[in-house]
Amino acid sequence: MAPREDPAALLASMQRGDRRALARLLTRAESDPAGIGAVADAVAADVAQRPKRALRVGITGPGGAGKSTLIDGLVRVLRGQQKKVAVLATDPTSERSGGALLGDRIRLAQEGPDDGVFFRSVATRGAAGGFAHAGFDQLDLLEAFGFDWILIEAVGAGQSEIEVAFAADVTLVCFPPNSGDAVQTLKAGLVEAGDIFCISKADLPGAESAAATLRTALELESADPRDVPQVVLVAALEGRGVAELPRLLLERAERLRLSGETARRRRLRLVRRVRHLAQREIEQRLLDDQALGQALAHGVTDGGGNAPHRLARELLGRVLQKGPVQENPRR
Ligand SMILES: Nc1nc2c(ncn2[C@@H]2O[C@H](COP(=O)(O)OP(=O)(O)OP(=O)(O)O)[C@@H](O)[C@H]2O)c(=O)[nH]1
Ligand SMILES: [Mg+2]
Repeated sequence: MAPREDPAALLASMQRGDRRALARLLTRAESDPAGIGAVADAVAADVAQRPKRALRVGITGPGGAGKSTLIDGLVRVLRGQQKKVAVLATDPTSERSGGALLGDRIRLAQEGPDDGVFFRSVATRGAAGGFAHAGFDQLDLLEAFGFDWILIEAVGAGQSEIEVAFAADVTLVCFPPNSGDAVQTLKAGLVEAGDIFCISKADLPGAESAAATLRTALELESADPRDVPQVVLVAALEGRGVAELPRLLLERAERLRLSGETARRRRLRLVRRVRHLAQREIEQRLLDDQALGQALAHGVTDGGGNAPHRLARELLGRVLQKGPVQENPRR
């Protein structure tokens, strides 16, 4: 196996505009998150103090809702406005097909190489098709590289929508007409996950009435009746309704920022991220703890085998006593 590149050296290359270094760091964020911890922290600090932030847009909805097609259209519109766009797709379809379906589509649509677009498909390992935690570091890396818009595709018709909403500044939730999912999802209390709602495949019959049903449900479910999320119709295959999306998303994001909601979400994002990383660390320490086997063997012989609760507390006490750990690039 080739020796692993030093994350700090990769970051320096990335900061000089090396896309290969960006790609490597994105991979490491998934495969070796603890190993790039120091670099990830430096990048997070860098982007957090920037006066002009990238817009992170979550695009979610049930499988096959038309998210990738919509993103494809959105990328074209944004490139037409000279914006630099990155797409981070947690896309089980592309996993199944063994490659990045949307990525291929976007690449095929380019006339020659386009440095203003970057596509990355990520494994949904442990995230049930939704947004994986490695994504937080990846989003910072993409922002640090200089993308203006970062589009995050995540499949979800349940809790996973919430996950992507934590990662994004503004989230678009898509439902195709006649899916029945829309109202179900709202009933599950997931209104907060969406900042704008979209009936996709609006060329199909029933789109208008689906939008009306969704609007009514949103009015009923919204916490603030003065701030009911907008419902838009998009027929991405025909390119209808896509050109207006950047403006709608920017306007919504600006309102969220002015109301303090963006800052609140960023704080929550940090809390979730730190908690998740700490959980990982504890899990790793529990797995590494050599003394567990001995303690258990000992416990069994002295009758403590009947006290799993006590043993678990002892084990936890021991691994927590170890104090902060050095970064371990092996993990
Ligand atoms: N009629 C119609 N079909 C569409 C439209 N957009 C997408 N589709 C079709 O719907 C299917 C799924 O589209 P995708 O864009 O891959 O949907 P997705 O939500 O990304 O799917 P997953 O990533 O697998 O969840 C494809 O066959 C598309 O051609 C549209 O605007 N109208
Ligand atoms: Mg897709």
